[in-house]
Amino acid sequence: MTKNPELAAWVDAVASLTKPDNIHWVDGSETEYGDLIKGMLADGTLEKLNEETYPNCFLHRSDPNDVARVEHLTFVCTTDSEDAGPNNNWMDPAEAHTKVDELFKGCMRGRTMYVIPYLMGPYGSPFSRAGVEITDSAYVVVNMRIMARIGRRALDHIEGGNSFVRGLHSVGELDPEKRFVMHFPEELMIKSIGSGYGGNALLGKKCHALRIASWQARTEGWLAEHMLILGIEDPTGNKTYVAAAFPSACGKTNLAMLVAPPALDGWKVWTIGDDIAWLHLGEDGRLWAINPEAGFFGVAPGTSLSTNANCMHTLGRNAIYTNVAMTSDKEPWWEGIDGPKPSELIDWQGRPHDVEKGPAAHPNSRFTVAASQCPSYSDQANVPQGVPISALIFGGRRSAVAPLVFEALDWEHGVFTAAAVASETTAAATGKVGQVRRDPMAMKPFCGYNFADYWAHWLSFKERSEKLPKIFNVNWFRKDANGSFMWPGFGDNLRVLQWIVERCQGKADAIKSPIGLLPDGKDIDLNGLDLEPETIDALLAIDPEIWHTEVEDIDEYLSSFGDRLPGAIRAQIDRIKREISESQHAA
Ligand code: OXD
Ligand code: MN
Repeated sequence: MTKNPELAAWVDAVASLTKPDNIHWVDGSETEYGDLIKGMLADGTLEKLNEETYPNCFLHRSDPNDVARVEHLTFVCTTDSEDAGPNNNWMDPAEAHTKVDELFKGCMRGRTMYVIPYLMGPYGSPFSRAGVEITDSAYVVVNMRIMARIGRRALDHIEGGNSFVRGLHSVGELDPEKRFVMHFPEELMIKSIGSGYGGNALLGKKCHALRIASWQARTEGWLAEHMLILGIEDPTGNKTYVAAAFPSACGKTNLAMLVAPPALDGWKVWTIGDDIAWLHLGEDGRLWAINPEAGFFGVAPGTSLSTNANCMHTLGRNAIYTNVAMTSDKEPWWEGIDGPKPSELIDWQGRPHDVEKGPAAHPNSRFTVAASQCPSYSDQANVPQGVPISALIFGGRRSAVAPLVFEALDWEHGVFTAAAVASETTAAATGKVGQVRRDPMAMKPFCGYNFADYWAHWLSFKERSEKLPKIFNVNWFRKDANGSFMWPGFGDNLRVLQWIVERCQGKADAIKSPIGLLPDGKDIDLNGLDLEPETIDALLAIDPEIWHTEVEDIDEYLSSFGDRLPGAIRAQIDRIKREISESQHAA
């Protein structure tokens, strides 16, 4: 029930299309949450985990066909196909509405329709945006309650006259043939059917806070990015805030909650967000970031006390686990968790675990948990204006080519560098894992408009401020000839962040190369780390032969955007090609 006539009319229209048995306006209360959980325990949607060791934790096993984002079924429906760009699947808006509305027809018969008002961003922030998700999934409601700020206060925001994004979701028949995630940025609308998986169904997250928000951000002069936000405190207590973009399942959650290795005494990382950043230029010319989300929807496998202790201390209570395995004590379990593998496990599909049938936990199994439970949660995470960003960091999963770290020469070069990011694909989306693909700004699956226009938008910030953050590129994933990772990663990534902070403070040196500014091996603090000097040198080496091929590949990809590709990006390609060829001749 609402005082907002537009919202009331839309809810009525959806109800006459989908024909639910009941309509429930979600208030976000404890009582409502308890009732929803009770219902899902009764109908088998959830299983209660060990109350003593995992209080208030639940396990959900999804349909085995519905375990990841579906990029091939995700569409951006703009009037002009060019606005969606070659980076998106496009469908004419009228055709898309007809196609999905046919599937929504009567789909909620026998079900309850939940209306979830939500806010992305802190209460009271001028940068927060509202949405309303209509869904027939109680699992979506309880996950949205963790991931966003839902209920009365969000509805007050809408009823106060603010615009809202409309998101219609139904699990439909969970049939991959009848599954679509449609975005209508010109109408601030999302329609998703046929999947209950987080990225396809929790519409505040990828659909709203990235695809629709990136479109709005372009027209309004800000940025909606696939970035974690963290604060790095040095031993003097000084805090430097950075935002970092990595493709899905490349360690954003681990970096956001990093625990300093013992040798880096006095350093500490504070967590603000692990997946999405909304960045606005402040009156002071700096870029300020808020995390629009309120929770973490993280990848479970590989998470342990040694890889991410803060995360382990976050997710042991009030968490929803999806597609993890379960021990005989009803504790969640996944590959890479601490301790020996139990002899008896129930796998993610509810079967006795058999290694022949694959891993016990699905590689994209997840936990949903409130950010406020994180021991490293920053006291700045909810401040309305956000935090000032000193560095933007981009990276991908590359077993070869990209060095451990480099700094862009300036903003234009930084935008080019970010546009040129490539990464090996992961289990976060359906499709082949381990294939190198270009993933500009880690936004390939999430940019709600033509990448060429997106890069032009990024470049336009140069005209608007002289205090923009420095831009860096990192790669934690280089492998040696034996296929082993050369860099220890996890907590030791702080050693690279230290160099980045010192560059921002004007304290560290760098060496110029055609691809950017690199540290000398001795400028990275390796104290307490068992790493040969040759290894750090190899991690920082730029091989002109390999980079010659890499830049050709980048050129081919970026040129596929045709005339819309900004001239400043073309100029960067030409400069780097020329300088690499000069360095080849000099060698
Ligand atoms: C995510 C993703 O869930 O990027 O954050 O897939
Ligand atoms: Mn993500």
